[in-house]
Amino acid sequence: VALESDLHEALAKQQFQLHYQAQMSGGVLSGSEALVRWLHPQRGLVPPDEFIPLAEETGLILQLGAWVLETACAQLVQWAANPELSHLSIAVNVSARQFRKPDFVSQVGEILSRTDANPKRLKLELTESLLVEDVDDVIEKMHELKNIGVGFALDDFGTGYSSLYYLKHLPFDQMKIDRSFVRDILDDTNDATIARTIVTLAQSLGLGVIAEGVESLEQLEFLAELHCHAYQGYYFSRPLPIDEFEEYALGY
Ligand code: G
Ligand code: G
Ligand code: MN
Ligand code: NA
Repeated sequence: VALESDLHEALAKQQFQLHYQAQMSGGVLSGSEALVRWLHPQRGLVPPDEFIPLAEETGLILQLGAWVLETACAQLVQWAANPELSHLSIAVNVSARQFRKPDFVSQVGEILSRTDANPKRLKLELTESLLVEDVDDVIEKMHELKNIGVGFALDDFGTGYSSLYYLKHLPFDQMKIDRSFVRDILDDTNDATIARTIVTLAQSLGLGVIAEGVESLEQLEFLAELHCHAYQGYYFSRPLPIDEFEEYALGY
């Protein structure tokens, strides 16, 4: 309960921050995933696994989600002014509850025009949980956002219930191989088979594919042999505060 009441004040008190994790594609840094952090005055850094579910239950995720989008778009605008950073994209995680709001599309459009961010640099990460009901609504919203240039990645692919039928009808740009399949990819032939299947599926649907949770060169090489050419994980970088991420990006 204490955490919950603190959470309500956290936005007003500006206790949230975004960290950025590198995304590599074709051997170069192509962008980042924005991951929210809560710097609690007593508890220190509270990981999202502890407060995102709470924010979803209480509905605070709607305001938090809007703040994340706004902060990411403002960041894109800053990068746009620097030729060394202007190509970088930001992927933002969107909760089902946030995406389901009837005005989600206009909210994103409003944030993009107010901040003047390039929609082509913004990618929204959706999870399979969204694809279980009212898929028509999801398809419609995705198309509206795609029409203004926003991209989509299917997060945690393989851990949920997506039907391959819907996958064909949803305008995703990229699938993310969940890190649970990457972790033991060198030793577990089932995981290796699943990863290979996801890469093949993405290719045949004409989608990009990125592997999450890449921690070692051996995992990277294995994935490259499967023709997965985009990666995210500690092998390259942990999620970093903005200053450190920019330093990382400029050193690239
Ligand atoms: O690295 P990590 O501990 O940051 O993230 C843990 C979980 O929290 C992941 O499932 C991630 O998708 C989720 N998460 C991180 N940032 C956000 C955010 O801004 N919005 C939502 N909805 N989920 C997030
Ligand atoms: O659920 P989602 O994929 O949005 O969240 C990404 C989560 O994965 C974050 O918690 C992030 O910190 C974590 N993560 C990113 N790279 C790695 C990695 O290489 N290893 C592990 N164990 N976790 C990672
Ligand atoms: Mn994600
Ligand atoms: Na994921």
